Amino acid sequence: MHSVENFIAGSFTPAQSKQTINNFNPATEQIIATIPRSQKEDVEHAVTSAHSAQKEWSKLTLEQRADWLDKIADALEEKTEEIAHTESMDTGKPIALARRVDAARSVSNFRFFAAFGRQHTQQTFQMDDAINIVHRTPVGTVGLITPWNLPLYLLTWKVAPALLMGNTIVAKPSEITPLTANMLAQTFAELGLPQGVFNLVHGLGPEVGQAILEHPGIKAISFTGGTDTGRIVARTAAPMFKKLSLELGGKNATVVFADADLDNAVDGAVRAAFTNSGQVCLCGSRIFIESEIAEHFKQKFIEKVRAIQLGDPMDEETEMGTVISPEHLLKVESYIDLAQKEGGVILTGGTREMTGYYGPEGIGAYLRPTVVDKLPHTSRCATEEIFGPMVTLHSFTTEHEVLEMINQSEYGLAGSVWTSNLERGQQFAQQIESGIVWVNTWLHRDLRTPFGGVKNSGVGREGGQWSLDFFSELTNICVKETREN
Ligand code: TXE
Repeated sequence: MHSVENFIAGSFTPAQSKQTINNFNPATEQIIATIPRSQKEDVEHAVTSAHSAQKEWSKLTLEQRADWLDKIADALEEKTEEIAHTESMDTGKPIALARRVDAARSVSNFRFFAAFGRQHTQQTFQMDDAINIVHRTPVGTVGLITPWNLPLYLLTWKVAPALLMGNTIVAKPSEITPLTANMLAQTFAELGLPQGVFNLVHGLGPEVGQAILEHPGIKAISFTGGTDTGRIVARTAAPMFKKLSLELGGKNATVVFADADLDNAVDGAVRAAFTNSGQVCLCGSRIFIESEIAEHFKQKFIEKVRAIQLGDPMDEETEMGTVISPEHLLKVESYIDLAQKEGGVILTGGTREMTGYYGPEGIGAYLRPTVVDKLPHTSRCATEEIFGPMVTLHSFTTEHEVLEMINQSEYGLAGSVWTSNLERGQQFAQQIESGIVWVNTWLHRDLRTPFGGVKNSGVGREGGQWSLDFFSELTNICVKETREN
């Protein structure tokens, strides 16, 4: 069993209270680690250590810090199998998914920002008689708070640009999935990253997470998590004028037009619905089908969903593992019950997968992928974020009608549109109130592009230049040219 500790000033250390929290494997329901139940005093220690490292770290050039990012990428790449195994154990996701998505993208996050940083040029604005130079400096010590669905993927998505721009870090992973963040800290220790540049504190959100939000020495908060928690983050940090990046929940639409390549649309809709057991904020949990192909689509869709290989997360053949915890399983099941009360018809799934993989039947938070039909788009199941393997189907007859239905959502993160008419697809996508829309694909990612949402899906964007802007402060220096030159 892992006894995970905080990583502060380059050393691993327990919480000052010595209190710990148990960490479980959702497939076996066994305790696999304990983590520190850190409090305010641990955050104080982390911030002090970050501040003492700030000067030297920000004195490095962008190129020198980009070199660090490449070294980290190489080291993480060496650990791909260990990361995949650990992430799968901690989240219940299939090991093949953890390898292909979580581990691989954690490496690319560092590699991408190293290269992106090197090609970054200083902005200038020439006037007739003066030149303006936009000078970038680090924000300082930044707070990174991340969720349990893509633990290392989302943590490294913030750590890489934060380090590149010369900041020091106090990071807090979800208390439900601490293990790969711990591996990241171990990697930094092995590489000899200067002490205090990266600090990791574990514990409960309302305790150590809240302490990070409140600490005056932390100048920016980059948060990824639920909308309700996002409100707490904003309420706490905004009055302190901290820079805020909020990547929150989603209730994304998959829109299938009659002229779509049907097999391609079905494959895409299944991937968007059930990847990572539907626990990706970009998942397409509301599927809108043009009525003339609705019955044909549903038939093919259900067939594909029923064929999803549910299984032991450690089995290479498994396509869908557990949800994150027994508690989350109960939450998703409450929506299945609600769907039936709201008049929905369950076309497939709706029950637990009694696997017996690990001991007696019923062990493990396994839930079959669930498809609900005949619910109005205004029903709670079709408007609230479920964040599990459950989608609702809706049909439409006109573009205007389906746009109305999609945009009624209080969320606005992502969506996908399936049509053979690319011009129409792009025109339609522009009218969806969200931050990201894919046409005839899903989760196809160019890390230079802006990532984030509107409405209850958050504030701000991550990715490429948007990350560099968030993790730096700008000073415009205007130099009047003297007469002779
Ligand atoms: O979120 P939580 P979870 C969303 C997804 C879902 C949720 C699931 O939509 O709703 O995240 O992740 C810490 N002060 N996204 O349950 O509970 C908590 O300890 C400070 C969207 O983890 O919000 C954890 O580390 N911190 C996203 C982190 O906040 C607090 C992609 C997130 O926890 C806190 C992934 C507090 N008071 C998931 N309370 C996207 N849009 O990209 C909790 N935390």
